[in-house]
Amino acid sequence: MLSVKFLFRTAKNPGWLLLLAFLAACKTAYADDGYRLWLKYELIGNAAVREDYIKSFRFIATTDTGAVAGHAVQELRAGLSGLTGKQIPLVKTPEPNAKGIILAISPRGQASGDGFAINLQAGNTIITAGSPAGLLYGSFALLRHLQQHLPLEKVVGESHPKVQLRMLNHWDNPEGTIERGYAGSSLWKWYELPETTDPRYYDYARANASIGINGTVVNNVNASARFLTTEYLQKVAALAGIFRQYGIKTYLSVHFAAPKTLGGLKTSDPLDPEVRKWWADKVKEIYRIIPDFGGFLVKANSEGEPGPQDYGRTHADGANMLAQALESFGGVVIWRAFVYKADPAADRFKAAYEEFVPLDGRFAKNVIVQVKNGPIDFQPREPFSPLFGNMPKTPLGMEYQLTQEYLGFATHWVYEAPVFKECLDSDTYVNGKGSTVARVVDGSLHNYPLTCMAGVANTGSDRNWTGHPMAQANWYAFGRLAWNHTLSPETIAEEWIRLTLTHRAEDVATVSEIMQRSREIYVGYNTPLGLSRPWTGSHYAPEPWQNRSSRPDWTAVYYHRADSLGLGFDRTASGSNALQQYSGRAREVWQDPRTCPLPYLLWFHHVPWTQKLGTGRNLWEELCNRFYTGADSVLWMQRQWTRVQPSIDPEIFANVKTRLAKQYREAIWWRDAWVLYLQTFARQPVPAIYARPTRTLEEVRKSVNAYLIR
Ligand code: GCW
Repeated sequence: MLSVKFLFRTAKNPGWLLLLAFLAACKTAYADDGYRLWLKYELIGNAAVREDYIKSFRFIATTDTGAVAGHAVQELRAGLSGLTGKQIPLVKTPEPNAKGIILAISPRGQASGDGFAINLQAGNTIITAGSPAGLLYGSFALLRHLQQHLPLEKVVGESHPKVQLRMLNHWDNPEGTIERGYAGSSLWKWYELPETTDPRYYDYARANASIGINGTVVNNVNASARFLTTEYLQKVAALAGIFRQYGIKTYLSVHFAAPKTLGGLKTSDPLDPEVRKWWADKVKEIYRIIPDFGGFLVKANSEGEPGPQDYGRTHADGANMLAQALESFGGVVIWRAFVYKADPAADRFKAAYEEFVPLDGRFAKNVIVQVKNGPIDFQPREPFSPLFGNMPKTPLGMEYQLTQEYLGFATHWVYEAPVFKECLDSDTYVNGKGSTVARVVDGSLHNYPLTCMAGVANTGSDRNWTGHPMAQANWYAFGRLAWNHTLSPETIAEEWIRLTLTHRAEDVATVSEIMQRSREIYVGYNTPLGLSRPWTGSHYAPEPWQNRSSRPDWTAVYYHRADSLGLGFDRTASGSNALQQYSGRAREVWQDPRTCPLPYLLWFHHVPWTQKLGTGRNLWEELCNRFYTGADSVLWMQRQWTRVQPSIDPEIFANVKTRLAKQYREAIWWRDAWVLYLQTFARQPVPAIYARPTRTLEEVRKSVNAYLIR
């Protein structure tokens, strides 16, 4: 705090006053805590662009006066006044002699209610849509364009979402913690709700609407039955009341055994009439409290959660019971396919396919089966799940993980759009070439009547929402891809950088390059050549040696299968034959170690240590190459980040810089752990061009054990 005495002294000294004024100005222009995400609306520096926008936007008029369109207007006014420095009035009728923005509902030409068109007519910018939500999306699209300082003429066009349900899944618990959350605690303050609503709920909804997200599941799939109590439904209703104003529907994860735990029934058997009645009554109650409730997300018979199999019933029996209860209200059931049994002889990779493919065609019309992008569990790189393409009669939704459970929490900088895109672009070959996962998910391959893409949220109570400032880009990219999966990771990154970090072309390119390479760099030091590590105590520290657990597929050795001969999981016919679950070229290419692309090699093959690979190196040398290059590349990230310092807000710059320093230290940790551990099997020296780790395997293990102490 400045003392009165100091101010008094400065008053006598105009030089000091000027400096103070300058510092105050810097403070407003800079010191960015990240709260505003990609919706900063900062004054445009280029006077010509600013003037052009000022001339084009003298008023806003709307034919729709509901809450959602109202938020579109509010956003446009706030955005334009920030960008141009001019306030824009909302008028009842367009002014004849001035140019402005007109929002109009017009069902014609709009394929779905969420689509919109932006046209320029007689100097006016006209946003038309089939629904208020479409007007909101169109307004955000216009603002996105203007925030990038682009010429107004270029904004003209139509846009329709490729996927209907574009959702965040929050793994948030009633006591405020978040499962696999790395950005603070839950955004939802259950103990204050429903009376008190944090203004942040509005900003959350705005941010989602700005990227086209139209659904949110507010609680963890490892669900507490408490969310179905009347008390909690009232709290959820308070959130839904806010989200609704931004075109977002609210959903709940449900505990399958709720009829027993909450309803006091003797069973939760989905075919039991009393159980069915319990759910039907519960659903009626929910719709009384939340009239536009979206539906249920269910994790059943997975990792200890209850489900229909507890009563000898199938996933379809369970899903259909809930579907029937929801049907007349227009609600949907999103049933997760993340299942695997504690069978020591089984390959976990095959589990979801084995359980779900036989059920194809047996799910009710309002059921979507939600499938993780890969067959195991959000690993840094996985082949696409073989369920995609193999359930033509059942709408399959995509589940991505935005929160970085296996991607270095909120410390490592990993831009995930390439992870999402890699899966979407994969060809399943089920109906011949071009049967991409994207076409399965958007419904075009099998004419699914319902389509869904979900991201496990990376948001939390941290001021900047996502912990790592650069992880905001993953939330952003998810929304943009759910709307339009043909966008490239580069386009999305550059857009996000301009909206969030800097407009300086050179620096946009530099940051974008870091982002494009970040995932591959992470894979390099973490799980190269198709290694995976789903079960280790922390999901963070390296533990390739971990071999003890209550079940085999909860050890690290189960996945990498290192032995004196080689490394990797044989999933060909001589091994688990999981490859049988894939079709056409996808299978052919993967099943031959000579054609299998190196990033997937150890997913499908047990490769001898001395095997020569396409790179000219043998397996051991190639692994070393990737571990070392991956870790060293974090130094490259640091150098690139330093280059952009002048155009980045100092607070954000410093925040990322410190995280990169830790990322480097941990990349070395990972590299050393893998190299020293695998060397005990490979029995080859670390190639001379790399410096041998400076610690022993025992020392690395000790440091990991210390990390794991509870
Ligand atoms: O990856 C695992 C996580 C669990 C999670 C589970 C799932 C919500 O470690 O924390 O539980 O996946 O997706 O159900």
